Amino acid sequence: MKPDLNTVTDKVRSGVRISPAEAETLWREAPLSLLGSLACEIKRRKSGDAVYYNRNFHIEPTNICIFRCRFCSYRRLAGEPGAWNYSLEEIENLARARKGSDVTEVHIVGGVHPDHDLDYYIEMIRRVKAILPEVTVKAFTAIELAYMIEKAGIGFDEGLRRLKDAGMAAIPGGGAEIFDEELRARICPEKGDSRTWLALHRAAHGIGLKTNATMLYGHVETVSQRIDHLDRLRRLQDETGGFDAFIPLKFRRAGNLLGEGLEEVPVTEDMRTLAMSRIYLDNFPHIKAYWVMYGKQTAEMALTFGADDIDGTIDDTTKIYSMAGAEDKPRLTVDEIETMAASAGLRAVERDTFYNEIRRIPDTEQGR
Ligand code: V47
Repeated sequence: MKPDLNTVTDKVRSGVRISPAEAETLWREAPLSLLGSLACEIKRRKSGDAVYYNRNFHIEPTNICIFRCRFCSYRRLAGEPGAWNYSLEEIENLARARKGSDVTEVHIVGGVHPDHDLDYYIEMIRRVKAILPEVTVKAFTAIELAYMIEKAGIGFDEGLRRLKDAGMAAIPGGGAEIFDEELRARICPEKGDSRTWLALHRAAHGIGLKTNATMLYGHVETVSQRIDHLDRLRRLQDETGGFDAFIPLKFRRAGNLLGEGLEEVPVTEDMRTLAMSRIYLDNFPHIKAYWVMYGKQTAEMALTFGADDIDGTIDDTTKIYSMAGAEDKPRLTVDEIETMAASAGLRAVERDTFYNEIRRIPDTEQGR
């Protein structure tokens, strides 16, 4: 029998976990305002009136990649116009440019370059840490990690341990896309499969590394494939408790093959997806509305649909989304973040990578 909307709503209100079939009813039948209010209730229970952000920057070492994912606007072949592959010295310069600033995290992700190996990435992390010892390195998608570790001929545990020893302290959520094997074969046939993504994160959690998870939605996937994706994450989180945040990533269509003939989904679908993520992933502490991908206005709206994090200041250091049609030169000031949070009736809280609150002494008091 098909689950009834009122029964499912009551379950969510009383904090009872819902099944995939119940999630499908909620996703398809609930008015948007109901989803928003359920997601907000849960968000308030978990993080009160906080909207988390951090002061971060990205390093994208290369966009040369062995894989040809159909949704990617970023990937180039070596020698193609627009391709880059920074040397370790250039990466050091990018880190050096942040010395003395107030950033607390560097997010390092890029293409899967055929010439690089585990030792190269270990050296990259060491050099960045030598320049910015107090900055947390959150680095490499599960796809990049699986590639470099498998190439080294060792197991995930050992490879991750070596990277951790070099200074990698957390892992971002990229590369998850959609776990459904059939769909994955259509949108990114060559890259690491779902089992590999989940196994890599399980191994990371096993050695005490916190990680994030993402889902690429709004292309050719169905609602049940989205729920299946959330369900596989919820099960892994039950097992390990190692995920910090879930980040639904809206498919942006510019400059990629998958976008040809497809419209981007409307903002209402973004809000449903955020709210459903918050409701279904009852064991995830944080849901992130990645402002770079949504744009600032939609990210602000996301704060009333269950998100409690909007990522960071970025300072024009990532190209993955601008190359797919999002804002060029993305950057957000702390003032802007505070205004966004206030307009949602919430309070901006600066966090470190692990969601510990950072309290800064105001300049006026420091001068005394
Ligand atoms: O895995 C690529 C996605 C991801 C497109 O963990 C696209 O804190 C939409 O994972 N339209 C990389 N999305 C980015 C990522 C991320 C971002 C911010 C924070 C964190 C975190 C992780 O970007 C890829 C892929 O799913 N992506 N192309 C596109 N055209």
